[in-house]
Amino acid sequence: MKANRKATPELELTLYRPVGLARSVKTMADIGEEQLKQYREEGYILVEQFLNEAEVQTCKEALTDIVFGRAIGRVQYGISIDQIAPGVDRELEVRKIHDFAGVESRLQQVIDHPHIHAVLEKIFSEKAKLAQEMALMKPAHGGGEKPWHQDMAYGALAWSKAVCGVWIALDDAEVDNGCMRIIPRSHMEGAIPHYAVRDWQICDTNITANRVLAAPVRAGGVLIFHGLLHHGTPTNNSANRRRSLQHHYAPVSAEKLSPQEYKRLFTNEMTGAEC
Ligand SMILES: O=C(O)CCC(=O)C(=O)O
Repeated sequence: MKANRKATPELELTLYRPVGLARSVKTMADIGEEQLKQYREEGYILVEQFLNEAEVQTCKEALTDIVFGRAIGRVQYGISIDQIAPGVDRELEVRKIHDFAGVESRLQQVIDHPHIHAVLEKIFSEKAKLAQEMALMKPAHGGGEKPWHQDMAYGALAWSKAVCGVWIALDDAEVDNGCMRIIPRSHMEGAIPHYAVRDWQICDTNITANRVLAAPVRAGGVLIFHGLLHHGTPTNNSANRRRSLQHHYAPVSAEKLSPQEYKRLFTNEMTGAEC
C-alpha cells in the first residue's frame, strides 16, 4: 500500500505551514460544555497538561524497555534493523511501537486513565473501548512525515460509529519537530477517499493549506480528536525527537465496518476519482 516516496521540502511547506495555533485548555478539569461543543464542531480538544513529568518519564521508560526487549510490544524501525550503524542507539531509529495493550502495565495505566475515559464517555454518550494503541517516535533529523489522513480510513479504526484519537506528547511537540497539524471542522465533511501516495492518505491537492492549524503541546499534553478529522505531521528536521502515544477508542456499542462499507467510504472504488 505504501508507495515509499518522500515529499519534497517545498511540498511539505505547502502542506504543513500553519496559519494559526489550535485553541487549548490548561488541564483535563477545564473540559466543560464549551470544549465538548468545540469537539463536536471543530473536531478536537487540546489540553496542555494531562500527564505529569513523572508519568511521562514512566511511559518513556516503558517504550525504551520494549525496544530493548525488556517489556512486551512490537517495534517498527524506519530502516532495516541490520542497517543501523554500530554504536547508534537503536531507539533513535524506531518509527512506531505497538501492540502493548494488555501486556505493558505502565502504558496500560495510561490507556485506562480515568480522566480520559470520563471525557470519552461525554463525547460518545456511552463507554469507550480501546480500538488501537501505538507510540509514534518521530526521531530528530528526519523522523518521517505522516501525510494528511482520517484515522477511520485505517482498517483497525473503521467502525460504525466515529472513533476518537487520544494523542499524548511525551516530548515537547513544537511546530518545528513535528507537532500535529489539523484542519478544524474537516470531520464535518465526512469520510473521503484515501490513496496510496506516500502512505495511505488524503490526496495532497485536497488539503486546503489556509485552514491548517498547528497543535503544539509540552510533554504530557494531549490532543483529543475526531476519527474523521483531517490531520498529519511533517518530517522532523529539527534536533529534537518527538515521541507520542496515540490511543484510539470506539464507542462500546460500535461494530467494525463491513469491507463493502469501508470501500464505499474511504476508497475511490465507487467513484473512480483520481488523485
Ligand atoms: O504522531 C504523528 O506523527 C502522527 C500521528 C497520526 O496522525 C496518526 O497516527 O494517526
